[in-house]
Amino acid sequence: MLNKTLYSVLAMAAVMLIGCSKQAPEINITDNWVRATAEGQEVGAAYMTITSVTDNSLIKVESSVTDSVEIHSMSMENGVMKMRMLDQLALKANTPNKLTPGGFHLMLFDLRKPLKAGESVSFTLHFKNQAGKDSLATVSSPILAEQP
Ligand SMILES: [Cu+2]
Repeated sequence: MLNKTLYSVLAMAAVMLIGCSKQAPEINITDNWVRATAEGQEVGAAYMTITSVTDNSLIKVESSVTDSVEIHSMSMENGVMKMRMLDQLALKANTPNKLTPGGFHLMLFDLRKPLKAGESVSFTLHFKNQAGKDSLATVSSPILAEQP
């Protein structure tokens, strides 16, 4: 009985180690947060600062709250704020690439339920560098009512 418990603990530890090894050590994510949404609101936005050791590109994002995440840019054009979907977001090496309100952001569509302040959203970010090397980073972002 004890052996069986020990075995499952070890198996779990092994799974966690494998999980961790997928995390790209060359990518660091900070200042990550998601804006809380109102009841009935099906679209949300997520922000973070991504720093990569090498030139890299963010090519895909998955989240725990929706299957539909897009990378958006936002800019002022003739006095009007415009959002545009990007196929990928180029990341310059050793530079904090900021996704902030009014700039680049992750758009979360078809939310299954409102994003409540105090809860969190987990993300898996997929990267591809210029050598074609894929890497992943996972992050858990707090849901906040206001920009921190
Ligand atoms: Cu957007």
